Amino acid sequence: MFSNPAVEIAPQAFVLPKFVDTAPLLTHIASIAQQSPFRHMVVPGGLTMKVALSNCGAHGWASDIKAYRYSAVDPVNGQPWPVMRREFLQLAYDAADACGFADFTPDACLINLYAAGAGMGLHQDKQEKDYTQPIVSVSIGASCKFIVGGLNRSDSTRSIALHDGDVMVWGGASRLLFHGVRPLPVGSAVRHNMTFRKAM
Ligand code: MD6
Ligand code: FE
Repeated sequence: MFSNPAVEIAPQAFVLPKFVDTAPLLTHIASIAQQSPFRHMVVPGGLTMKVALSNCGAHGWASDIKAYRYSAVDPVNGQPWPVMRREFLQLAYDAADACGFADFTPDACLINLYAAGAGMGLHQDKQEKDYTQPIVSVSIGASCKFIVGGLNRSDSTRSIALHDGDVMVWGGASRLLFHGVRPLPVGSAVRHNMTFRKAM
């Protein structure tokens, strides 16, 4: 691991192919889910997300009918989110560093769970305070087609295959690009994704 060169998919957005062994990550995710279970959140507008999610770290991404926000407590159990493990932080630092972001200080890790048929619609990540900090994203399990658009929702899109162990570093000029995930095909195994952010 740590050997494949970064592929720049957009200005300052990179894929690090097969950057990490995901087996230990899945073990840690299982223990996070015992404390803060995966849940399907409702988004403003009233739809329920197809993706189930949890978090670890000082701040967790949460949504309800009113708004998206970062919260220091898990709204399901009223407790702080599970701590961000040292191994997770190290992975996020290493990936960011490999792509030229030497001062990444994540305080949030959003964990998505996709079953067959689940995808994530085109969105921008804008709830974070400091857009000079990148997002580091880890793909685990089933491969997916990741959609990359432009700075406007109506811009044309292309799709990029992401596989188990691939890490994406998404920053600088590309930090606010629209992006999403195509629904996993029927019969697909599950996919997890971790996104490390500096939320506050
Ligand atoms: C996913 N990823 O791969 C969803 N956001 O399941 C994201 O929404 C994402 O991968 C910002 C930066 C990188 C990402
Ligand atoms: Fe995103």
